[in-house]
Amino acid sequence: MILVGQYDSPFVRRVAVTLHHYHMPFERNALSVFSNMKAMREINPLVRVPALIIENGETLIDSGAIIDYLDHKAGQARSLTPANGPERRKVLHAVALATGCTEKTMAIFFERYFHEGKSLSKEWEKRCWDQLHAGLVALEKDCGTPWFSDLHMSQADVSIGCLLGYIKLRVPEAFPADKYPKLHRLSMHCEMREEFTSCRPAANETVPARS
Ligand SMILES: N[C@@H](CCC(=O)N[C@@H](CS)C(=O)NCC(=O)O)C(=O)O
Repeated sequence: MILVGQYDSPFVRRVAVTLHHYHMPFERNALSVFSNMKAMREINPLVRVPALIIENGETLIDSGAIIDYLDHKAGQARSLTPANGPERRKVLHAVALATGCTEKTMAIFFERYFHEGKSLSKEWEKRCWDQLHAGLVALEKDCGTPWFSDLHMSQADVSIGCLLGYIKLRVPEAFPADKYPKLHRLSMHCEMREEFTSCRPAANETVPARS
């Protein structure tokens, strides 16, 4: 399998962490959605990552759809997403909050990246900021220890771990550790694991500097 995308993308990273967790071998094509637009468009018309090219040559897009494929491939006993019942609802709820917070963090980062100085929309930034914080408060409230669902690592931990890694990378002031102690502990717990350390973004995996 070939995973397309850079590890500074939290959506690419959540797929990579999942692949590592399942011990599924893969290669990586670290294309940038900015510097490699032409090659990216051939893989995904939306010019978005992640994409996963699977053994039969098919290209899967969207981290949620890719993870769904990997969960099925891993089988129910190993799946990071519980098969049914309240456990599944709890994990899917947390994943929706985490991916939503990721989108809001990304919106803040790109608003600042593309609209510097006076052209930055303070109104849009504040809206995203408030939504991000409301999402983090909701996750903090339900967070267990050592994992989100206490004893069992799940896709909630993967998605929250990648979200918090991304906030620290791009908008660090949005995550004061003392405001979110349980999430802070979960982030540290995740980032010590081999699944996470093996897909930390390299120094060259970043957005190009704006001229
Ligand atoms: N819902 C998508 C979101 C993917 C996404 O937003 N990817 C970003 C990188 S982190 C991207 O490719 N952005 C480029 C763009 O949309 O122009 C998923 O879960 O895969």
